[in-house]
Amino acid sequence: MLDKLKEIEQNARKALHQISDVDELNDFKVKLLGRKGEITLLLRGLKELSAEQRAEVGKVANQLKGDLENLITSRAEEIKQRELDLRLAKEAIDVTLPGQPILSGGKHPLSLVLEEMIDIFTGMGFAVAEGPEVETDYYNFEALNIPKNHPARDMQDSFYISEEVLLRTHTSPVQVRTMEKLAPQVPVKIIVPGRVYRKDDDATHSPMFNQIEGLLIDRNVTFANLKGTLMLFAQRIFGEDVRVRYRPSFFPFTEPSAEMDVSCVMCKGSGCRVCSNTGWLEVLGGGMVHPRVLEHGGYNPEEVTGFAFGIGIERITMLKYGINDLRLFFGNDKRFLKQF
Ligand code: 2U9
Repeated sequence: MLDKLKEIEQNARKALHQISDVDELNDFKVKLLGRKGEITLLLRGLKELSAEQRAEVGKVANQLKGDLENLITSRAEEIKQRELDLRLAKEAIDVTLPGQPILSGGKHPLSLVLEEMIDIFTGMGFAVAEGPEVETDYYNFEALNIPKNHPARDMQDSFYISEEVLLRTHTSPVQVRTMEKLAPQVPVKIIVPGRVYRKDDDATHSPMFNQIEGLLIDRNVTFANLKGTLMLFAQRIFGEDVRVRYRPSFFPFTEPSAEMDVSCVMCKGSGCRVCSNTGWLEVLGGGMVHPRVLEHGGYNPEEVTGFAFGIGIERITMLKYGINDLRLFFGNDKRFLKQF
């Protein structure tokens, strides 16, 4: 029996070296040390031995069982370590490879120009005011001296939520709301950027577009102040050498009213396709706030005067960057957007 145990030990040691995976090792352990394992079966023969022999063989057998268990455990660890090494070798990271660039977005051209315009006007002391895009008929039209059935409503046909509620057609309602809040305090010196809506849709008109409007109310504000403010704006946004001219115009909310042209940004005034050979480009409108509008805002037109102006952000952006179709702003075409 002792010889048999020795033989089992030798075979087991040899076999262990051949085993290279954990499942195989478990099977091997069961076959050797399990309830029906080789050693267990052999030890059933103990009862046929003398007490003395039984003690000796028992001792050797127990020693062998312990040894084999230790061997199997350390073999299992070796196998696991080898599997880990192999996996790490396969998944090795090459730290010398170039990294993947992180894609970063850019600002929309309208945002760039809007920010530039806000910088120019806040630099002159204007504060930024904002308000709702869904407005009442009163703030959008009535308070601005555009009563029901006034022909100016035709040019600003809008999107109606109900008979008295609509998407604002200009940012002017925000100026009225601000006047109501501040009156009779002066000065009121604000610009109002924001989205506006009109029933228009072609290469130069979009049903949604962006405006920046300005309002200055104080004692002794004159048309000369308006001209100076707008000329400075034109020079800052288009360059120091730009020339400006004013033409008489009409808006229900300003009196007198004017439109400002700048010398053509493409041909510098010599005449080209962009300016239809006139050398001039229309860029904005403005005027002295109509006395009735001042009254609606809570101011006394005998005590204060004001100027106001309106600028289309898309138009300025198109001229500044030579963009010929307004719809490019809203198409989300990355080939267009990446250029800014
Ligand atoms: C108040 C009083 C007066 C705002 C003004 C214009 C002239 C003007 C256009 C420019 C291009 C609209 O975006 S556009 O199509 N705007 O020409 N806007 S005066 O006058 C106001 C506003 C508010 C209380």
